Amino acid sequence: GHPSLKWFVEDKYAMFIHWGLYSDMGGIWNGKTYYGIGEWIMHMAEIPVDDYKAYASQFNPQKFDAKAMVQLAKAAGMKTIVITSKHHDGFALFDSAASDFTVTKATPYKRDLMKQLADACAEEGIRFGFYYSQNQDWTEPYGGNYKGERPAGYTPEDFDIYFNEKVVPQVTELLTNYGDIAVIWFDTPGSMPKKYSAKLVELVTDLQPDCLINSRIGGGYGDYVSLGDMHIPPVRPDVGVWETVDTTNDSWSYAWYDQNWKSPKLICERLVQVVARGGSYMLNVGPKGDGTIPAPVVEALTASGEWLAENGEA
Ligand code: JFZ
Repeated sequence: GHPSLKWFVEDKYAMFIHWGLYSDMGGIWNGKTYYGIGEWIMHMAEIPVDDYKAYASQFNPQKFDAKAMVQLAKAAGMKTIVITSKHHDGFALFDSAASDFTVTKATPYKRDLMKQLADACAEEGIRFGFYYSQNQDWTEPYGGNYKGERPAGYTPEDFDIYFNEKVVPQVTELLTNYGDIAVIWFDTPGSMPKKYSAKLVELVTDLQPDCLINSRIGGGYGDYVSLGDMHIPPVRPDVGVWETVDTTNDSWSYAWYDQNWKSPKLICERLVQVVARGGSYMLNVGPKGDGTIPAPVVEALTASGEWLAENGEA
């Protein structure tokens, strides 16, 4: 059977978090700024795989405060947090037996960031979910869009190796070690064969039958539709249960040059537009490399949350 979408359609408002090594780079590589979306800096700056991986030795988010992050989501009126457990760069913000490129093994920080956030969400009564890049993995020799030179004899079927040795074990870890997971948010399936999407549905259903899956799992699967990024449909779309994903500025992850912060008024307007047309709104914040959330985001979410508390309940 399919999981219930009841909470999803009732809650309507979630926090999305893009955070990783790229947040610490903040849009700069080797002294040069690469404009675009921060989490794509490895691609934009053509950073060699080994150099990108070595950057983990500098990642030390000492100011990360899981409780403060969850409390900000609550103050904003959000009911769920979905965070990048692994983005396209392949770096895991959680402990994993399937990879050494993780916060616990490759950084001086060493602690499992996802565990801290999962625990804080459980304490504060906020639902918790993971973004997981299932197809693209730029630092895995057999991953989608690997940025290095493929091993000798490589064929596209070798995606199987990456999938079985990294994706399956990591998704298993995420759905086993962090309590109840409300949603797993897959992204950019690209040309990934449908059998892999099917396998992931089976795995998620097996491990946490109530966990929702978004449509970017690929293959026509998914419990609800994630519209194109930042897209607010002008009229109610006929696509079943859906969401708009949006961000508080222009980039998803923190980038120093992106100061185009949405005002509290604009946040409320966009939330209301989405909800009035029958959707759910997932609004992203990009913490800095040290773990802090940029002050303009804290201010905007606090102020929009105050408006929502007075005007938002049906
Ligand atoms: C993807 C990622 O590549 C990006 O870094 C970010 O995580 C974002 C939320 O998702 O980018 C996309 C994916 C799908 C569309 C646009 C950007 N789309 O369907 O319009």
